Amino acid sequence: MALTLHHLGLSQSERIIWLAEELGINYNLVHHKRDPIFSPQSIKDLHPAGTAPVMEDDPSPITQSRVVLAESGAIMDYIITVHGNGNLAPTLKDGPLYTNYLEWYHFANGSLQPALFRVMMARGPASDPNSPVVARTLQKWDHLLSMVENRLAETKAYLAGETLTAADIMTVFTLTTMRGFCPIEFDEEKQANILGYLKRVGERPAYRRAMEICEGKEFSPLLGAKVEPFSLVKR
Ligand SMILES: N[C@@H](CCC(=O)N[C@@H](CS)C(=O)NCC(=O)O)C(=O)O
Repeated sequence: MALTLHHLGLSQSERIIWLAEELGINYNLVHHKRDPIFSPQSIKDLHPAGTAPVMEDDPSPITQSRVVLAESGAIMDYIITVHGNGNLAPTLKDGPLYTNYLEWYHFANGSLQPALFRVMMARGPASDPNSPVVARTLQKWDHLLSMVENRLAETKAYLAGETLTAADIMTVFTLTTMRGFCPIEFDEEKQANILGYLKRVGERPAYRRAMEICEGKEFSPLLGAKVEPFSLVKR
């Protein structure tokens, strides 16, 4: 089999396994363990980025040789185009769904994920929880989260429209697993549509399969309002 997906425990690479499960494509999976929090040498050996996800396609139908890619967005686009018949990625022929898709697909890793990462950094062990920097990062996160909430109030389904697209697969990590690294609770009223969305996602067989493949049977995805921080970041 050509396609190998590399998953680092509790990381953004869950997106790629979820995508592959939604598309119903065949792949080899390699699990990597954090060392102790960051990427192990086995990930660094695959790609100079040293981050997860990483994908190998050997031979790639495009180059007839081995292709190795890092970056969630690049890997998602490659898999959808090369192995997924373009599914889950609306195009011009889909009209307004296409423009909505484009924006939310890029919002996920361009704005939402970095915003929560900044909150996590600002709240680091040496920081003052009352510092204006922490307040500013939280303000920015709240604003972006309200954009997601408002969008889901409009669609009552998924980010681009009525059906799941790769924009959702890019976004859900930040709303779930990432909150285990940076505990943020959702408000049952203010984030009612986000919570409904996460419930919908959690009922998808491909998502459930992917999370079990990535983190094992015992792991419960962080789909609810409350979160318990992962023990590897507990202080
Ligand atoms: N923008 C990159 C970010 C990748 C990234 O930072 N992945 C984290 C896991 S969530 C990682 O590999 N962290 C370990 C490290 O940086 O050593 C992507 O979307 O693939």
